[in-house]
Amino acid sequence: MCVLTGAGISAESGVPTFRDAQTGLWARYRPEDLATPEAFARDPQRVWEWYEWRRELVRRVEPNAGHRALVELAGKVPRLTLVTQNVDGLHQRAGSTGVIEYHGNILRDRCSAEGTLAGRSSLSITGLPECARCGELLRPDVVWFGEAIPRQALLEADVAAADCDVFLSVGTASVVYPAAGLAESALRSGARVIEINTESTALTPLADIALRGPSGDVLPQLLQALRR
Ligand code: BJW
Repeated sequence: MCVLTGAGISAESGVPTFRDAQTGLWARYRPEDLATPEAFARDPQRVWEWYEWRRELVRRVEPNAGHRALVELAGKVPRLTLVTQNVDGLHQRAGSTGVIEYHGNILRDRCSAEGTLAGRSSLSITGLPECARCGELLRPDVVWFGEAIPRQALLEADVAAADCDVFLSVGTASVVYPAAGLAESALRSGARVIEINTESTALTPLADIALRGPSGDVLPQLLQALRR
């Protein structure tokens, strides 16, 4: 089994999604102002303020029933690979292991020049964190638009999607590539695709089964059905 999760699975923990028209992050902020390397080069202060606000939020929230159900599901199927587009670390905090972080992790810093993970050791005179080794600015260890997915994550997720019998897509709008292409790859390999989402998405017409509802309700119900 290959499971791909998106922002919707963390919504019930209180983490805003991106594309909800009312409450989504992109309803209030333009992606090109905050989630691109160009935005960071133009105005690192503004980008850091946004990420610091989100980091605080992520530290305060807790995993929900949907995250916990996926931990249990992993114990019930012969092999489960969990790929998440989320950067909040909530799957790991719920107890999932071997999670593939496709878009990075908001709680880590990396050097904007060297690309290496870095501890925060000093602040520049502007108050922005600097790399202890080379003095360039640190940035959050996330994948912005136009940037490559971390190589290992890309390869492992490709293999898991192409090899699985069942592909479960949870709480993602399925519009951001290459993540959205994983379900397509699973379909091409003959897997059954199941979607769990509160709304219809770009994947819905292709999915074998679409389960409508919050993942914090639907995933535990799915487990309940497996117990019968
Ligand atoms: C619930 C719920 C509940 C609510 N229960 N459900 C092919 C075609 C077109 C464009 C491209 C393409 N290939 C590449 C591109 C360009 C681009 C892209 O995809 N653009 C599209 C938007 C058009 N992709 C990229 O740029 C990627 N990089 C790349 O392709 O690099 C190429 C390259 C190769 C080699 C060298 C160099 C370059 C990178 C994409 C990075 C995405 N980054 C972000 C930000 C991460 C950091 C951060 O958090 O700040 O990732 S954008 C944002 O979108 C974030 C998310 O992970 C991602 C996906 O969002 P998600 O999870 O789907 O959230 P929402 O809000 O959209 O949806 C939530 C869903 O939940 C909804 O459906 C709700 O209904 C549902 N829901 N409550 C269940 N309780």
